[in-house]
Amino acid sequence: MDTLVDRIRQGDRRCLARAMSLMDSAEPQGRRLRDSIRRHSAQVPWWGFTGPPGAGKSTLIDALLIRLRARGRRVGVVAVDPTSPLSDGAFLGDRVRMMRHAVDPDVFIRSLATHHSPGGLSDATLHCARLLELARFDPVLIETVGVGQSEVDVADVADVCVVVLGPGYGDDIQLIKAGLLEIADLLVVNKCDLPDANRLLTAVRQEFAAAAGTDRPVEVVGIEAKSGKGVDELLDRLLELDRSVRDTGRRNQLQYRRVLGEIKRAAMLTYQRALHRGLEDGAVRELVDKLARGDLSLESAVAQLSATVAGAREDAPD
Ligand SMILES: Nc1nc2c(ncn2[C@@H]2O[C@H](COP(=O)(O)OP(=O)(O)O)[C@@H](O)[C@H]2O)c(=O)[nH]1
Ligand SMILES: [Mg+2]
Repeated sequence: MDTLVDRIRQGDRRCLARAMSLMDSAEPQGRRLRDSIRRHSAQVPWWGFTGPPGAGKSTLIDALLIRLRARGRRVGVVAVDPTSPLSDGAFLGDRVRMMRHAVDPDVFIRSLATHHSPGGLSDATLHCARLLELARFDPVLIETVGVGQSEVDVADVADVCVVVLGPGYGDDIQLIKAGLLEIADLLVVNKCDLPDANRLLTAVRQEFAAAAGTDRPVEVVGIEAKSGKGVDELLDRLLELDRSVRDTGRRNQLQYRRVLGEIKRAAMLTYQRALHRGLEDGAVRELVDKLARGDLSLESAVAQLSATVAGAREDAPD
């Protein structure tokens, strides 16, 4: 395990790819690797990109990749692609668009599909981002499908959070406003070459102007990811945010939140499994009958079931 970690740190791409596959696995080796890299992380800010499918997240990341490389940065990307028919096209699009970076030793792109990872997508994303960080990619970029539509809450794992919108894609501001205000550091309106984008930009600016005086102001930026217009300015802003995250010690809080989220998700999974096993116990039949007859309160039934579950929960590994 230590050898694998060492090789990844030395920049061995094959080891990195192998470790990423292990991350997705429920095998003991995967579990040991996940545990062994946790302590190495938390030096490099992670930039999250979220927003509805089709808004232009992949196109933007591609444009940023070129510019970050030009500035000498080594960039790691984790792209989460839900395997729904709706976004299958986008999945292919990501691959095709970013393919030209595949030969660049200073770029590493990992796609995750929703069927991966026994622990859920948030965890798979987290582990892969950690590995990229371990392999000295800086920054690490994370693409997820937007807010409220996916089980990945990018705000759970990203230090700098960019929400990408485009005309015709998620321009129902009322719908997106509540969630976005809390997570977005930057709100990008993409496709400003299209006529409807200006309307969206104005509407979004009005909505977010209200937050201007608060401790969490949201900046709204208009760009054209495809032609690259506005992307350099956006990158400058991102790098400023990146620096402020490093400077303010926000990293420590984020690391805490990240690991807390991990233990919370793992605990819920463990209890859930134990509960399902408990429900198969013969004694449950009696409990249900009593409850159905009115001989037992729901609270008592839950208490008794919990006792059964606690008794059955002897499966903790190592
Ligand atoms: N007109 C226009 N189209 C764009 C722009 N950026 C991206 N697109 C197109 O929008 C579509 C979806 O882009 P993609 O990056 O795959 O979106 P994602 O699902 O958010 O990753 C693609 O056909 C892109 O070519 C832009 O600035 N202007
Ligand atoms: Mg995409």
